[in-house]
Amino acid sequence: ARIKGKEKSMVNVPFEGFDEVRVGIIGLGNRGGDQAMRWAAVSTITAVCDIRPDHVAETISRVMAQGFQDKEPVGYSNGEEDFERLVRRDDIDLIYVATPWEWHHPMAKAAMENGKHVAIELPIAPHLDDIWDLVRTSERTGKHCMLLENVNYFRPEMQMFNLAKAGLFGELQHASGGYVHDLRWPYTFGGAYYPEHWRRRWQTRMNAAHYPMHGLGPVSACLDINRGDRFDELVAVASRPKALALFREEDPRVGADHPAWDDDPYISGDRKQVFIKTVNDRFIRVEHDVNSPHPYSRETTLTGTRGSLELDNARIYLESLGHTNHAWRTGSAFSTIMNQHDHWIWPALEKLASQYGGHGGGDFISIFRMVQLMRLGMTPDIDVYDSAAWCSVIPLSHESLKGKGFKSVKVPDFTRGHWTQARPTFDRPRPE
Ligand code: A2G
Repeated sequence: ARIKGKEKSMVNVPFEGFDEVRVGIIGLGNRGGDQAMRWAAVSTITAVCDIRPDHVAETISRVMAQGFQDKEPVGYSNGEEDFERLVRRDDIDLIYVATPWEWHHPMAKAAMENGKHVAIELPIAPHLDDIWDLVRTSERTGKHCMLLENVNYFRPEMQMFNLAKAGLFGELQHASGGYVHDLRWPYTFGGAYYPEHWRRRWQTRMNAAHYPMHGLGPVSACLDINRGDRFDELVAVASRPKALALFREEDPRVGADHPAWDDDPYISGDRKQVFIKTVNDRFIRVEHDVNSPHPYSRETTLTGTRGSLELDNARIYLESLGHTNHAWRTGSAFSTIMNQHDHWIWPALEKLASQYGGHGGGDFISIFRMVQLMRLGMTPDIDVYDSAAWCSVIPLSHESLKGKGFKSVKVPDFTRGHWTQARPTFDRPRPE
């Protein structure tokens, strides 16, 4: 519920400036368990929580084996609500949430209510009222709430950002980005990956672009979304839901007793495209497909008045660099241009990134950066408004897909007017 008069915008609010960042982790599955090692490399983990006691014990021993901290994290695994005891501790500055999607909102909210900043795996929440609630909770408590969008920190994406900021595309006109990843097998058989089959079941709940942020986040940063422009309205289209049911039917490994047969009908179309128009009359095409046989792609592209980039296809064409023959620059010509615009953070952290890894080191970089900004007392690169806008495409695409025909839906202004303000992000120079 909204508490009137107590909310203050989080735009441009810096972190307190911590000597040491103390982290509590909720969710130690495939993702959280791995990420714990990266948090342990740059912060002190004081508490960890999972409903499975063996995951708690294993994470504690892996963290201690890294040898960076003397004191063991305290473990919580006494049922689904035990995270509430973790968030009440007084030796935690930041809580990291890596649980199934339905838990992100209550956990993030509890973290902020108890005076902690929070970093959340994708998405911060899949429903619009919960997204708004996180924005307001962040404002009321004065705590930051961040989508830990790792792809914004991948090397090519940061190079793309630098190219855009250098003006090499001229005025940016449109972009695309999303998530195309054939997850039929991990959805159905990813035992350790999705133990309770929770992720597949979202396909029985809403017809929506459930997970567009990996591609959408990086291009939104290039387009200065919430920093001079913002999402205004969107329209979504979806094909029929076919491929997941067909996989269950035909794959010989799906036995008659597989839990997939307990699923309600799959209602989420195989491919969704969402067109987002911005206030400044630019647009983004968002792709989402996790069911079709299709090699992985985030469909990341940018086009401006002076050139175009297709990041996944590794090709670029910039009149601003004299390309006028209608032919993409590929291979080493492409790499040379990209490398000339390397973001400082990558050469500076290359070795650590390859040591701690995660999607080629990008996961480590995103965690390092979060902790760095907290220690320096700076503002987050991705704040609650970015997180809300990017994730709002989930419920808004769902809304748009109700009924027949094209239905355009307004995107709320989560910043309440502050979107016109420029503010620091990935473009900040290397700190001294
Ligand atoms: O597939 C990839 O690793 C995704 N990350 C991650 O978010 C998750 O969806 C996973 C599912 O198995 C990227 O694509 C960067």
